[in-house]
Formats: sequence, structure tokens, C-alpha cells
Amino acid sequence: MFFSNKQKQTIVVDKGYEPSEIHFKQGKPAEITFKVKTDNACLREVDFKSLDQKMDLFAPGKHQIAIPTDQKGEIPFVCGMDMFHGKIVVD
Ligand SMILES: [Cu+2]
Repeated sequence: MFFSNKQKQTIVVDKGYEPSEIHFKQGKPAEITFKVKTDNACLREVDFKSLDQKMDLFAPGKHQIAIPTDQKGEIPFVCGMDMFHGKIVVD
């Protein structure tokens, strides 16, 4: 099936991002799901600045983001206060 090619990873948001670094292969669709296990307001918002996308992780529903994999490189993300950091690496 075509859709089985999708790369999927989960990041747990608790005392930071676990894991804080995720690798995807170039050229295949990729998606990240955030699972929130904290009520620390610092981690409420996650901001993918280079993708111009922010997400409210305390809002109801699924917290997923599609990651472009057309180019190799790093896609950083930060909490709304720029205290916790993580990155996606396309390689
Ligand atoms: Cu923060």
C-alpha cells in the first residue's frame, strides 16, 4: 500500500521533548504526533519556526504535524517561551 510508506514518530511532552531529536528519511511523507503528559504551561505551545507552524498542545484533539522531507536538513522546534528545544533531521 502506498500509505504504508509514511514515516510516523511520536514525541512525548513531559519534562521536555522525549525524544528531542527525530530522524526521517528524505523523500517519504513524514508525520509527528505529540503526546502531552504535562500541564506545564511552558510546554503548551510548540513552534516550528522554519515551517511557520505553531500548535497548542493543550487544545483538544490530535496534535500532529506533517514534516516536509523534500530536502535534507534540520527542522528545529521550540516551546512558546524558547526554553525547550528539539529538532527533526531529514537525512
Ligand atoms: Cu517554554
